[in-house]
Amino acid sequence: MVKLLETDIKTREVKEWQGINILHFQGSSCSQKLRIFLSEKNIDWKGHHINLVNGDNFSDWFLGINPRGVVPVLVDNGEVHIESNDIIRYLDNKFPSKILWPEDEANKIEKFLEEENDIHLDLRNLTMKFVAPTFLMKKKEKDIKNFEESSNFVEGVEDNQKNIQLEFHKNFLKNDGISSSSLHNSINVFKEKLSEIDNELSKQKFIISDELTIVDIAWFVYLRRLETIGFTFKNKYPHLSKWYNQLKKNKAFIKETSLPTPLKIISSIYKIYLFFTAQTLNKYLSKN
Ligand SMILES: N[C@@H](CCC(=O)N[C@@H](CS)C(=O)NCC(=O)O)C(=O)O
Repeated sequence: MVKLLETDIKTREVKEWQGINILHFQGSSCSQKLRIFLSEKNIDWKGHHINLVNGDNFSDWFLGINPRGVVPVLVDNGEVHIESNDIIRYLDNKFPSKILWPEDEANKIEKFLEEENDIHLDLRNLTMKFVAPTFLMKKKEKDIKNFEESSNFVEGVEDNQKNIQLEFHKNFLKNDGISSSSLHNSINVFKEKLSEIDNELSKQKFIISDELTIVDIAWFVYLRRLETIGFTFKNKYPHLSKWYNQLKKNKAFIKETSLPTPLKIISSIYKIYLFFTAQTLNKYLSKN
């Protein structure tokens, strides 16, 4: 559970915010997971939009709420919680109407969500390469510098997570995008994980059991992103594909995982460019 201490919070105005406030971005996978969860649980919340493409997450105002510079963030009656999976577990306990993180499956759920969190940067690699042109995905140098120089305290101690984020964006600038070897690695990580999940889904209706849990929501979000960028899983992972198509019937699942309209338009045009320059995901998939 990552809850900020009073001394970590530099943007003091959030201390006055009442109710459930979520700082999020429409196209962020972690925000999408949280929003589907909130919709499934019927929880009322107030949204604060943080545009990651414009670099809002590296503004002093946002870094004063989350020194890690990432969304989503929960502000619950002035208390600041970060890390999407921790936020979800906290809210699942607070609003026990429809439990999505059941105690009797807690160990299995934790294992799956830890893995999901670990491969988040792999999803980001694929997103940054295949959703939009590199120049649009690059952060401004001045924003990165601001992030680098900002306070680095989470729960009262110096935090290592910020360096992981910093390194990612610095490398992205330095390499002018995602390197080919990183792309291959990330694709392989997903191939392996999807086989494992396909196997789980051959035994039961959902990933953890016969009931929907937060793990299904988390993986639906990843699958939807993979599908958007052209990852084909229909024939290779039949159980996964069936489960995915079933979940797609839920309107909230589709609504919350749609890219913001400007990004959707850019992405469609960019796909044509990738096709004519032989850089589509399918090309990488066939090489792997
Ligand atoms: N482990 C964190 C990861 C959060 C994260 O990396 N969020 C992404 C969006 S999905 C972000 O804010 N990225 C900032 C950026 O790319 O500049 C969590 O689960 O909350």
